Amino acid sequence: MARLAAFFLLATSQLVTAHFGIEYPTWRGDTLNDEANSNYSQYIQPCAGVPGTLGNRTDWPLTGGSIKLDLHHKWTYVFINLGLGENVANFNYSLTNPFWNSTGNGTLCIPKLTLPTNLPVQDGSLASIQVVTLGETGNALYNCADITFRESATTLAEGDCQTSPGLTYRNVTAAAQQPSEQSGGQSGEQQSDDKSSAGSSRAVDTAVLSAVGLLTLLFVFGMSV
Ligand SMILES: [Cu+2]
Repeated sequence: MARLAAFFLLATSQLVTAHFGIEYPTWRGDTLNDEANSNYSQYIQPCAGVPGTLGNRTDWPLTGGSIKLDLHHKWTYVFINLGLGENVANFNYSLTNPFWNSTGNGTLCIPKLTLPTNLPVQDGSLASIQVVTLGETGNALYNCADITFRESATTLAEGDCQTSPGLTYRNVTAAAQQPSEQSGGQSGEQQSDDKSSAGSSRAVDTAVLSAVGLLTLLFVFGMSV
């Protein structure tokens, strides 16, 4: 019984730590593995509780740069926002206009994000990128990366910006009007049927709930004996 309980503890704790990471530009802090900072939580908006003063700042092209995400969930809605300034609280520019529906887990690398027109930035402007992922119950996860806009900065080389096979995404509004031009690298075939992915993730959630329920029962049982 104790072994079974330990198994479910392990299984559920890994689910809790799944979430997502920003691989490029370098994120503010490692909110997945930084054990020393127990205050970090991806559930905390706007930036998972990581202060904007840690100095992890990446030079990023003035005309829009690459972003590379490490997605752990089976599917997610992805919002990427931009805030201008040294340590902003207001991420009021959308770079995903308004958001993407991403299916599959692994690396999602976008070679070049499109910036809003007439964005008031110049060489040396400081900014922060906020990535928000959203699941079906509305729970949002947050991470941020700090950048400096640079004339001399470049996008990631093609070899450094590969999307995992089987991971696809599409812009939610663009797809409603026309075939999307967005593609997650080589394997960027478009996902046209959200219902199948939403359905399978619902099955997963039921399994998770069952596991948590069983775990609770095991604890109750263990305590009362
Ligand atoms: Cu997670």
